[in-house]
Amino acid sequence: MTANRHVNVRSTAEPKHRENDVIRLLGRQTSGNVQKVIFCLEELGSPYVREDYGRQFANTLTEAYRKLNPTAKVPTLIDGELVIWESHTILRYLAAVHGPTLTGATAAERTMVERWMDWLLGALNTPYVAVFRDAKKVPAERAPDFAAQSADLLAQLKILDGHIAGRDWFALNRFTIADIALGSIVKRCLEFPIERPAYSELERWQTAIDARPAFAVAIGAKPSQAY
Ligand SMILES: N[C@@H](CCC(=O)N[C@@H](CS)C(=O)NCC(=O)O)C(=O)O
Repeated sequence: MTANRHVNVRSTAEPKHRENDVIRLLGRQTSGNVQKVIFCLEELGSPYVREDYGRQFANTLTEAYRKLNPTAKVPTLIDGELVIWESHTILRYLAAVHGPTLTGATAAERTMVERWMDWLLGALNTPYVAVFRDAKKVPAERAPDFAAQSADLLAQLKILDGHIAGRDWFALNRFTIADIALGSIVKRCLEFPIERPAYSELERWQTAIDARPAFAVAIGAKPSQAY
């Protein structure tokens, strides 16, 4: 009876990450959201394995994958018994458990980091995805709102350029998961074949991101040493 009660308590408790479990990252290298997680894991120096999931691998619509991640998107991270999806939730988790200096030490400090992550998903992501999808197409094949999405993208990049002026990093005067989340997405935005003004402050920050070995692994320019 006592033993059963013990088992029940354990089975309903928070999933545990165990010291000897190697983190599994499910997601294709070419996904910007997977790249955020690779960037973070490489910065932390945590052992991990990445397994190809998504798009051309055609393995995310299966029942088995949907049990892990009901959105059928990538990335998904598995740490022991814990399964996490949503790239920014994964970054928050990794910072909290494996790399506290990558986020704020207090709730107030964390707002300074996380506002940029929330803003990225809430404001930058829609025009980023629209321009990512259509920028390389000939004008006649682009979505009807392409010009409006491009204008919105530039307005959002201007916000980033203004904030980073006079700063090295987006929050707390140090490299954090805000910079990690923005890294691969802003790089793509700056490289889109669309007409835009110079964003010299943002480009300076991107140069510093590009110089980090962990970022080179994240974008597939360099192999990982972790696996
Ligand atoms: N908000 C989600 C978005 C996830 C997402 O849309 N992932 C894309 C790749 S960037 C995806 O799974 N696309 C379909 C696929 O690769 O099969 C996150 O940040 O993790």
